[in-house]
Amino acid sequence: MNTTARNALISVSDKTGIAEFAAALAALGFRLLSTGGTAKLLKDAGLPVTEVAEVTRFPEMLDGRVKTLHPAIHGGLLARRDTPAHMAALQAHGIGAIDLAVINLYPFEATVARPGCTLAEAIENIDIGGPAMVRSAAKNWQDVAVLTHASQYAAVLQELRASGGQLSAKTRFALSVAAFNRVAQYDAAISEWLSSVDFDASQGQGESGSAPFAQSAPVRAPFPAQANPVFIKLQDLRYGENPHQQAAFYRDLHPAPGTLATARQLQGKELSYNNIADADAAWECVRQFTQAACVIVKHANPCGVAVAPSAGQAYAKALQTDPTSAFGGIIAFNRPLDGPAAEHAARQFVEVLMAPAFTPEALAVFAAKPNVRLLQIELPADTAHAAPAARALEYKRVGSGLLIQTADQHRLQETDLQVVTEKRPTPQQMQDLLFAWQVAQYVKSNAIVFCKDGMTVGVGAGQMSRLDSARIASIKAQNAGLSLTGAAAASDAFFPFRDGLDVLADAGAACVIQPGGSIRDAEVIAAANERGIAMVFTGVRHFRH
Ligand code: 93A
Repeated sequence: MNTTARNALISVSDKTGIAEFAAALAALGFRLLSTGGTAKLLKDAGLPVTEVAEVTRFPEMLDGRVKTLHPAIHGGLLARRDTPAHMAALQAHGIGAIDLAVINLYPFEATVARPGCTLAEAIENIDIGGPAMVRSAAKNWQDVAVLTHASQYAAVLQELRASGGQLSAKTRFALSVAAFNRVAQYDAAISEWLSSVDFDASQGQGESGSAPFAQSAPVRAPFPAQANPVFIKLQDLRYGENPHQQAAFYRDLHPAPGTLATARQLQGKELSYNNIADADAAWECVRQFTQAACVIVKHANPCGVAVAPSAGQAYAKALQTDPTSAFGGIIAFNRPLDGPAAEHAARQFVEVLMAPAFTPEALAVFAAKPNVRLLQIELPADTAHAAPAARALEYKRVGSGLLIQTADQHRLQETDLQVVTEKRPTPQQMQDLLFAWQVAQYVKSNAIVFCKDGMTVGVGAGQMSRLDSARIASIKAQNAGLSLTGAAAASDAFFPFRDGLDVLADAGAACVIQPGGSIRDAEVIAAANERGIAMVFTGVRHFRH
């Protein structure tokens, strides 16, 4: 840093700690240069300050939109001290070099986070001059130090004091990186928020006489206006799906509450790519239930799901479905995990265990198993039986393209169902059908799920033929020593022929839930009637690939 011309430019919206910091800079010999509001605060604190307007010989204008956008400022920030022509240009135009810039931006993020923020308010809080100065200073980090957050003041001051007003190149470079990060984050927040604005609805805002509307937040536009994602890297992963693949875990800029990206890892080994993918499948499945539920996932598919009066009972039932597959699985609960349930679950080999909370007793149980990854995800009451989150989008890379869709968060109501057979399901069967349907939504297609008394008794997943999924589901029930007699069966998509339904009937199913909509529905309904089965149509299918 140049020691002969020591000018510090200060322009901050968040004025936390700025008077103290500026006073310390002045004491170190810096001349203070500042914008209107900041200059006033510093003057009121008794500090000698030159206003930017005096330097630019332009008043701040357009309601402050143009304050620092001037060669007298940007020349001072961008001139290279080791380039004679640059310094000569400063001299020729009477511009002073700026050595230190303290800038934080108009509070765009906080403004749009306020309920009822209008488009006009958001726009006025887009800082133009601030980021421009931050970029100028950060680009010229060899000669200029740039601070963009109050949390940096203390350390910078310490270094300045220790070295007679100098900052090391390493510090200036680190500050420059932090500054570019801040600007990137700021622009990402602007881009994401503006992308979500429904233009037509926003036009009603701010008109006189439209007060109630003007107070409402801009209406979120329908898909695909939200397809402009901003992600933040949470962590690098050791590897991807396989050890020769590289991977990292990112989260949305604003993650929805109750989702995996908000998890806190309480203990255990580092999460792997496959852990995270499976944990998400388990969590999305379990958090839909209003009753206490447990979901055990293996290779992205539920291999045991149950609802019960308590988390512990739900686990005991879920484990019965397929204890062999549950080995090394991922277990998710939608209720706090207590000591006894933890003790039971700790008896099996588990990779990841997730719950909205853990009692001290449960934590004590797993303290003895330090490798088990415990994830706590707070589950606000209103995310149970989660309604579609407006921003929940799914992305799938295909070749050099990208497929985007809204997540499948359809929630079926009993009133949506159409009974298509002579037999109607009994109330208990209806409960099991709805439960089987909820599980089938989270099983890879083709999915066949047998359920009885609030638990899965056979899951057939991911087969190319629906018939094979049905056969596998019944074989798995047999292997686990579970009876399918009287079970409810769910099929994630319609039966193209009657043969699939026959496999379910042969296995012992008493009732079936499926979307309907096949050109051979009549044939399938006739088969159900012939086999004495009650069948309901949902009108919705749940492919999951
Ligand atoms: O309106 S701006 O985009 N135009 C500018 O020229 C400008 N210069 C600084 N915003 C500008 N700023 C911002 O003003 C700074 O980033 C800072 O957030 C704020 C400080 O204003 P004041 O000192 O008047 O409180």
